[in-house]
Amino acid sequence: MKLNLIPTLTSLSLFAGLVSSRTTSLLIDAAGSAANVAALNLDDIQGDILIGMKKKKELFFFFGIAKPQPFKNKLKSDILPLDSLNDTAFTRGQAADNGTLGDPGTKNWVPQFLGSLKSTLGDSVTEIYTLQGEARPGKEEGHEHFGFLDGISNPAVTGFQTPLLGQAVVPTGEILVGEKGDSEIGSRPAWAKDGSFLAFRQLKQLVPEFNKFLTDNPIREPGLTDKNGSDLLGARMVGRWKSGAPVFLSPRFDDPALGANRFRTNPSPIPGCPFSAHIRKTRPRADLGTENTGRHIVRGGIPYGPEVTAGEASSHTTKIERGLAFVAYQSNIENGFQFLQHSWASNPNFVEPGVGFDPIIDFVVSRGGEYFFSPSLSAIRNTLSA
Ligand code: N7H
Repeated sequence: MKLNLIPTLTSLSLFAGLVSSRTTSLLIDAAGSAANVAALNLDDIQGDILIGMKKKKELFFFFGIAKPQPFKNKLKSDILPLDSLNDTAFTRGQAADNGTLGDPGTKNWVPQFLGSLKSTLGDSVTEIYTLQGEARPGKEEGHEHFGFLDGISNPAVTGFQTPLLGQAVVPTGEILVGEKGDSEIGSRPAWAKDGSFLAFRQLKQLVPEFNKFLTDNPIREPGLTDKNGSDLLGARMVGRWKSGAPVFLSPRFDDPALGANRFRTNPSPIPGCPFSAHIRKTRPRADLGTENTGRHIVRGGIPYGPEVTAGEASSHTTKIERGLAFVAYQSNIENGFQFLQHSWASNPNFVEPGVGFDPIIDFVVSRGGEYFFSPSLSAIRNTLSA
């Protein structure tokens, strides 16, 4: 069984070890709409699922269960209790506090202080692979490696969030298994309720090549310099400017104030945005006549790898791997991630004949991935660690 043990809303340090939250629009919104959440047992749902929590660091630790019974015992005795003490700093662990404490990151830390989950699980698991996700530095924080602000548009899950203007509202069961709107609700085992399927992808990004493509192909229009034209091409490929401002609302130049305005930055519909733009391919909005497509995912990815070096920039060639540790939650992978990738982004005839592929794909190399299940805490407590 492939499980994801990412923390709950009330506790922030089980699986990822180095998770540290930062203030994001969706997180604020989630906290601010507490009155709206009575129907869902939020103490039981892993925190990453409903809002795609942003992190500064996230260690993806993939392990195989070598000794099932010791693993279950440790899960129950050492990992689940981390959730019950209700002390945020304790629960998050000190590594997540490194910024607050004035440490210059965790680069000088003794590794054992960082690998707490690994040492807890001991030889009951065997490490298969780890990938260190990390927000980009300085003003690029929150931006993925091509330079675009990420994490703007995630659907509002019914019973959890008050939707922002233009935000898709999806049935709870489109994201959470066993809730109303889950297409397979009738056949789920009871313990799977309030879990979610996690599609993980390691997506390498060819950043110097992407930048060269923009430089070589500026859109030429009166009043635009070559640089403006290159920026416009990038914006049309994504559907947003680097600040997050949608091209539909700001068709020729970036508008950072608009990009920072979470009440205006997610319009629907988006006429004037190319049909093949990434955000229109992956969420066609009014193009299908309804937002109710049953094809929504909650994204919670994070960049990995270093910044582009001077040598890579001047040779326009990727020499060191960097990209996006892509994370998508949904109650049904075939309806969600898989459908978006296969039937929309990679389908040149969606949403109109001949509009072409999602152009972002040309600069992304899949390094593989896996599908996981993020169980509820009660499932871990009562079923999976029994
Ligand atoms: Fe995308 N990018 O920088 O171009 N994505 N994406 N994505 N993506 C989005 O709205 C990006 C990937 C979706 O509701 C933004 O948060 C990159 C896959 C969906 O408007 C940016 C990679 C899939 C949305 C990027 C990548 C999706 C979305 C705008 C790979 C699914 C929301 C910021 C390396 C199969 C659409 C935002 C909406 C937005 C980028 C992958 C899906 C900037 C670099 C594989 C549903």
